[in-house]
Amino acid sequence: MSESGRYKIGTLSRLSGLKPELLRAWQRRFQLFEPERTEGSHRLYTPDDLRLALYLRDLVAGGQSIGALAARGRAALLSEAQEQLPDLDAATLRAAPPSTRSTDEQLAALSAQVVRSAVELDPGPLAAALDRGLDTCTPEQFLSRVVRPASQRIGELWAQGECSVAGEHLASSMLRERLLRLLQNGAPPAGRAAPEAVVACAPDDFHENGALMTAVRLVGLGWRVTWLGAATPLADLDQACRSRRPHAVYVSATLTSSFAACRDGLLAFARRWQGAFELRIGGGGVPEGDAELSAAGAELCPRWSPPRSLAG
Ligand code: B12
Repeated sequence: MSESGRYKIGTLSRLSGLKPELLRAWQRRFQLFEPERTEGSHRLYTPDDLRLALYLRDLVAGGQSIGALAARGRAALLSEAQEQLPDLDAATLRAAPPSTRSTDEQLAALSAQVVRSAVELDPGPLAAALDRGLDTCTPEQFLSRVVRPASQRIGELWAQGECSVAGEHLASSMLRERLLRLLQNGAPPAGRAAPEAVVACAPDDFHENGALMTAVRLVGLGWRVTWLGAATPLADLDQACRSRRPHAVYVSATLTSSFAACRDGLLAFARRWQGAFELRIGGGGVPEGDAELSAAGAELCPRWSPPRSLAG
């Protein structure tokens, strides 16, 4: 601290436990701080800036999104921070030790918060954890480190009777909403040439989220996706292929029973379209191999697998 009670960015960072780059980004994007400029043009932060940084750090660690917080404006946030931290003495600073959690731990904490909020049927922290994930991680980290582990854990707890059907529905619908948003935001602009994929759930299969993750990964590779959604009849898939003429078709079967029920229909579909596009049939419900489907050009893949061609 300087003698005038002002801090350089390094000191603000050490006292708040927030990295200088993050503090600069919050300043650049949301103008949350009001540093003074020295004659040498260095920024000097005030005790109020430190208060605000400490206050925001704890809210964000608790799962709130910095974007949503910043929308409330510096003045409102600062008056809350002043109430919470009236004296910035050594004891206050000791009680607010810097956050040292790694990215891995933060992602695991977000996933755990999603699961906890589903069990407790509490939509606020559930939404906050998901939005914080979207704000701070890459789409791939969000999918593989937050959405997938949380969904699997919720499935286990549901099977053990520890998460209600309502809790699972709450989490699934909030996840679905975010996945759809990623799909929409990642889409190539209309008019720009891009390889096309059709993505659908198998007939009778209502597990959309795994298929949506696949669609999000495709747009991440620069593909344009026609998303057909849950339980798509094979006749409708046929029609979409006639009108979109896609380069790749992804069909998702999460239930073993839904794959079994449409396996012969999928074989006829694969034979009809053989050579026209890459056909992948995936999800937890597909078997390890199916010689007839493979001979008809379909690839069975329980996990995400990018298209071979035009991977943009
Ligand atoms: C959420 C959920 C639901 C929701 C789905 C909501 C939604 N919008 O998606 C609803 C309420 C609809 C539901 C219903 C049912 N469900 Co359910 N459900 C789940 C749960 C908890 C999460 C599914 C999920 O989103 N997983 C997360 C995604 C990310 O993982 P994923 O699906 O494996 O997908 C990954 C890969 O497989 C791959 N992928 C997926 N599709 C494709 C496609 C291609 C081409 C490729 C390459 C890759 C790929 O990409 C994903 C990311 O890596 C699972 C538990 C679990 N372990 O998954 C049970 C689970 C899938 N459900 C199950 C069951 C039994 C049911 C019901 C029969 C329950 C009932 N008695 O009513 C019904 C069936 C309804 C129907 N006809 O579809 C069982 C399935 C058992 C089985 N093997 O057949 C599970 C495993 C629960 C369990 N532990 O028993 N469910």
